[in-house]
Amino acid sequence: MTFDYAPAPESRAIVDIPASHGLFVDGRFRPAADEAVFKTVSPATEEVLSEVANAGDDDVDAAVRSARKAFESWSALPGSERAKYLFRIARLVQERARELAVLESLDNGKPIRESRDADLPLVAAHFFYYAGWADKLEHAGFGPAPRPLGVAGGVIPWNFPLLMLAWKVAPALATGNTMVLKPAETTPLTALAFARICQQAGLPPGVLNILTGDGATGAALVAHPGIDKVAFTGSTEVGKAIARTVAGTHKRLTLELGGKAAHIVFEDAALDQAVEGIVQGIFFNQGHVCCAGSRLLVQESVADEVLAALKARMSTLRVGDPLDKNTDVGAINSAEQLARIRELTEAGEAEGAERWAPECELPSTGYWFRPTLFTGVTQAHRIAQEEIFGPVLSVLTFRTPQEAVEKANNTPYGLSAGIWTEKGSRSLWMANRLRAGVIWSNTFNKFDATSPFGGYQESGYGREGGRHGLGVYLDV
Ligand code: TXE
Repeated sequence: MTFDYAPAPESRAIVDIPASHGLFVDGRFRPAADEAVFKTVSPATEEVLSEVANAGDDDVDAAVRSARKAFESWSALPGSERAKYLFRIARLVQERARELAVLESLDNGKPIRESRDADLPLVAAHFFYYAGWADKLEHAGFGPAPRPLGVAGGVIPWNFPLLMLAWKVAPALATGNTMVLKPAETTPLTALAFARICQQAGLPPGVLNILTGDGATGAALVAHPGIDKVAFTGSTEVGKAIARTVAGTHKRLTLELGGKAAHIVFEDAALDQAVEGIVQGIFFNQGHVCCAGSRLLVQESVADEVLAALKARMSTLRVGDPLDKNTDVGAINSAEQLARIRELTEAGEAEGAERWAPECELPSTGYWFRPTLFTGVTQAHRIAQEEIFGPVLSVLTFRTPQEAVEKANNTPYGLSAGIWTEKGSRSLWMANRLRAGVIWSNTFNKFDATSPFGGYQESGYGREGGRHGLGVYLDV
């Protein structure tokens, strides 16, 4: 199948991207102390979108000092006053949602339909939700007068840039902490737009500082002695390095790391619905989702039927321009991520799994990968064990519920799982045995500001979202 790749200039035109961006420290934008910069590109076109300041150690120090100073007054404000700022921010996000969605899709490569209908509404929802808690912390179940920890350092990835910011900033500020946040180096633009929203909302200087930069900036932030809590979302490898850095210090840590989630499809499931859920579970956001359903465990008796339907559905996915409202699968976020996906899929073939992808023409510039399916996968294959973080599904089969549980649990991770069956009792039986922080039944990738999210095993620890998401920013 061929799809036209036509740019959508009308959408591109609604965002005005400054040619250069400073760091957001103490309520103002300023260049890095050593004036270092890096470029951020659109992964769909390789167009340079902007030049962004690269924060070094001195900038990390300045931002942490600013946050420490701001903590004195921010933590002393009545919760109802902090709530007013957060509600204002939530409303400004809503007002500017269209523009922010386009910016997110340009910088990240995700389809505009997803940034518009999933990312942005969830960002606003998180600020509304945590604003609502700010004056009710006494009633949050953490005992009387829970206290903020101090200055939180947040390091976030590129797959949901603004949403990961919201997951960290909203609960941190609601609980009276201040924060220094480092967005990922390939997707800094919506965080910087968010800094302008904070200015517009009148957020006091230093309550939130945003430092753009790379892994070295993140490492310096995490190691800074003025940080009291670290909240990290990213790779398991970097998560472990951060755990080593904070070990033996007073710092609290939450880690939200990789995953290798399974869809478990039983023969009695509503198969059409399951196929739709599987497609959404792995191809949403190009599979750049920590809880992506990257393995399919299908009961042997319906495996052929499910695979045929899956291939038919995958053949209808439209891959291309993230700004086109008809696009289902956008661009891979970076050349590095594309190389990682290629390496693992080549390993899949070399280990003997069978690869299938629908015919589709990919744009000639940018970073692209076809929705791909592997059958004949064994549990030992790398594509059944390692996080690919791309639009790639590994299919395995099972005969009994017990075998499904064993296979689903047989990875180093434990972030999420999806059970597809019409039997409620079977869903509960499975859910009690699956080692995963989030379990969906007859649906997948459903997120909600009121629900805690987090993993088992090498998927990390601590919970973000919901009432639990407050607890990791409080001393009880
Ligand atoms: O992640 P990194 P990368 C997984 C996914 C992906 C792989 C690599 O499998 O293929 O990780 O992606 C900052 N100290 N996930 O390389 O490096 C970095 O600047 C402190 C799953 O992009 O972990 C960025 O802001 N910070 C995941 C953030 O960490 C450091 C989302 C994430 O980058 C640092 C992303 C250091 N030493 C990738 N090194 C998920 N759980 O959703 C880097 N960073």
